[in-house]
Amino acid sequence: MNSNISSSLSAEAIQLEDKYGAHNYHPIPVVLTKGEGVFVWDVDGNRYYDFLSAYSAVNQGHCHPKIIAAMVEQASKLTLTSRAFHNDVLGKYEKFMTELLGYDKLLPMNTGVEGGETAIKLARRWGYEVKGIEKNKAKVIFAEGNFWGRTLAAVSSSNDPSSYAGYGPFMPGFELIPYNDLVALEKAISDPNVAAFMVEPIQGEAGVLVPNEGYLKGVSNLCKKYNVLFIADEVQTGIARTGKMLACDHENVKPDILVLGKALSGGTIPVSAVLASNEIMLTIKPGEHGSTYGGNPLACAVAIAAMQVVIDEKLSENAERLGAILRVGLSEINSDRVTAVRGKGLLNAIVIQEKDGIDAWDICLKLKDKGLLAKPTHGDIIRFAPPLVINEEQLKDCILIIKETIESL
Ligand code: IF1
Repeated sequence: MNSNISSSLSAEAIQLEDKYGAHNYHPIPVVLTKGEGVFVWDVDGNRYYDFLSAYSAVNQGHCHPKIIAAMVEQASKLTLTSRAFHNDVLGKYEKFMTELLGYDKLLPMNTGVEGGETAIKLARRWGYEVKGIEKNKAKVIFAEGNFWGRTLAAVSSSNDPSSYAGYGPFMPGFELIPYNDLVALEKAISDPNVAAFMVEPIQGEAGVLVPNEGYLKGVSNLCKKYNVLFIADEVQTGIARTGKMLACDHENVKPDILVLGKALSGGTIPVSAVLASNEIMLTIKPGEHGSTYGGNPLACAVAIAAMQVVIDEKLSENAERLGAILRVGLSEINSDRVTAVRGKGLLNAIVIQEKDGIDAWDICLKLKDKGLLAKPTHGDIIRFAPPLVINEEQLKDCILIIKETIESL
C-alpha cells in the first residue's frame, strides 16, 4: 500500500472533511468503507487489521452479525419513545445488566462522558443526602492523567492542556491527586467534604498506565474507611477489554458506582450506563436527570446482544490469553526505539523514542502500509487494542507486521 493518498476516492473523502468539517481531529490518512470482525477496508479495497477498535468500542469485532441482527430487528419495530413513556425493552435490559454485574439499578445514558457526568451527579447528590456534606461543598477527587470525555466538567478534572486549555472557567469542587498513589488518596479523601474518587482502573488516554497490583483494592478499602464513593470509569477498560468482564475484577473489587460505554453497544450506536446501589441511585428523583435517547429501545436491544456476544464467545478469556502472547511478541521487538511495553488483556501500548526523525506517527503510517491500523497518543505512545474476537493466528500475523515494521526502520 502507498502511504500517500494516491487514490482519488480517498483524496476526495479527505478533502470533503477538510472543507466542510470541523478540524477537531488529525486522523491517520486512510478512508474506511467496510468493517468485519478484526478487519476494515479502505475505499481502494485495501484490508487492514484494526488495532484501535475505535478506542475499545468494537470489542466484539466490526459489524458483529448477532448485534447487527438485533439492531435491524429492533430498528424495524421501535427505536425511540423518550422516557415520557415506558417501552418493552428497557426493563429487560436493566434486569439483564444489574444481575450480570451485581448492582441494584442502572441509569441509561448515551455517551461515555454522559455516564461520567451522571456518576458525579449521583455522588454529589449522595454526598448531600446520605453523607451529609454541607450544600454546594461536595468535592470529587480525580487522578492526574485521567480522561473521561470532552464536556466542560470532564475537562475541568483534566491536567492535560490539550483537553482543558482555553475552555475556562472550570467546574469547582474537583481536585487532582497522582494516579496509583494510595498515600495521596488517603490524604485527599480524609476531607469530610469529599463525596467520591473517580478513577480508571487502567488509564487509557494517558497511555495504558497499569497501576500497581493492589491499587484498586487499596482504593476500595480507603473509600470504605472514609465513607467516600469509589467511581470506576470502565468506559474503556470494561466489557472484557483487559481480560476480565471489568478491569476491577482483576482485584475482586466492586466500585460503588460503575460507568460503562463504548463496547456496551459493540460499536454500533452510543450506549452508556451507570450502575449503583439503591441507596445511591434513588437520590435522583423523577425529572431530576435524564436524556432524550437515554434508555431507548434500540440501544437496549443492541446492548443486550452486544453483552451476550461477550459472554457466549468468551471474549474476556480470549483477551486474557492473547494479550499475554501479544506482550511477549512486542517485548521481543529488536529495536531500541521501543522503550516500554505495557498493558493488560488486549489493552496494550508501546512507548517509542524518536530516532533519526522517525516518531510514533511515522511508525503508524508504515504500519498502515503493511496492513495494520493504529494511532499514537501523547506523541510517543502507540496503543495496540484489536477487537477481542481476534484469533491466535491473526494476532501472530499482527505481531510479525509490527516487529518487521519497527525493525526495518
Ligand atoms: C475522543 C481514548 C480519548 C474514555 C474513558 C470516558 C470516555 C472515554 C476512559 C468518554 C472516551 C475516547 C474519546 C475519543 C477518543 C477516546 C479516547 F481515551 F479512548 F483514547 F479521547 F482519550 N472514559 N475516550 O476513554 O466516552 O464520551 O467519548 O463516549 O474524544 O477523541 P465518550
